[in-house]
Amino acid sequence: MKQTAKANVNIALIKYWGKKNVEWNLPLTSSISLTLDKFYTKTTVEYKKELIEDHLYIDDKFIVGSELERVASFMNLIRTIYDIPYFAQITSYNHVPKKAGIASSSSAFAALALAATSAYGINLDKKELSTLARIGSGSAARSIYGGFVIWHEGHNHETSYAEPFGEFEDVAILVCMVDKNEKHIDSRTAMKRLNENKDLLDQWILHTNNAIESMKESFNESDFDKLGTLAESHALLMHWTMHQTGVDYLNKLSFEVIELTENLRKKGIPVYATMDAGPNVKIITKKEYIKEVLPLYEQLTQVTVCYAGEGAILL
Ligand code: 2P0
Repeated sequence: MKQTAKANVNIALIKYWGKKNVEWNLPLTSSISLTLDKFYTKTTVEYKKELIEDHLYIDDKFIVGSELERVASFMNLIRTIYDIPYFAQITSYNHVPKKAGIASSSSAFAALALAATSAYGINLDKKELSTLARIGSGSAARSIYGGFVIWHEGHNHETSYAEPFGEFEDVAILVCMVDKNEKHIDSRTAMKRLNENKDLLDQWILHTNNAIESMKESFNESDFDKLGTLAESHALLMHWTMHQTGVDYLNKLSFEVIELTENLRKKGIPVYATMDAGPNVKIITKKEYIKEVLPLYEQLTQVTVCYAGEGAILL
């Protein structure tokens, strides 16, 4: 009754921002991501007959409060669906550069979904795992798979899941650590604000649905510049949309990294920026350009070079 799973963090090229159903964690739109190879979570779940509640350790710290409640409510759901009578000891390690400010809920809930089911001998296929992980955290639905992934918005629990999206050779991501501090508002809280502004919400859905279709074309046409342009413009649209709801994650250094990216593009180098619910900037480029651009980004921030990583696995 014990299993360990590992899942990698993913970053979205077409973003998930906002929910149409909170109870089942259904997103407003589909989203497209790339699972990375350098940042991951390893989680061990052990069901123990003697426990009267779940015990959670993250990075060797005993966790109480809202973080435990979120994990325990996910475990309660798993216990209910799969008829598991025991509480668990959950031990999790986040392998990201210390306090990097890289969101780890995608890797955390993907690893937990896999470990918590397989520890009780339940073997789910990837689609079922993705559907389950989604309830823990939306972006976790995508971390079940490696490489490029699409999370279909769906219209109910069964139809909202992720699956592999396509191939793109030699794509690299430079993760630029702009700020190592905790973000001031978590994404779950921040994205709720979009539902309070109907016009903004409608525009966001319209543009994101179009971006999903264009991203499909960029893969069909193997057009890297189209992929990069779409990813960058959709990230900027998300941050503009957030700003309309009073949420600002980017800071001066984020904009300096974005400006460097624009300047490099003017010189013909294919680099594109994307930013999530925090100030860090991820540069999308191709392997062959890393040597040339890495020293320039390193003048501004600490940088981790990432490539496509694998999906969630048992260890
Ligand atoms: C994404 N983000 O697509 C977007 C871009 C942040 C900005 O997924 O409430 O932590 O747990 O479903 O997955 C962050 O949202 O939200 C996120 P919940 P999650 O990667």
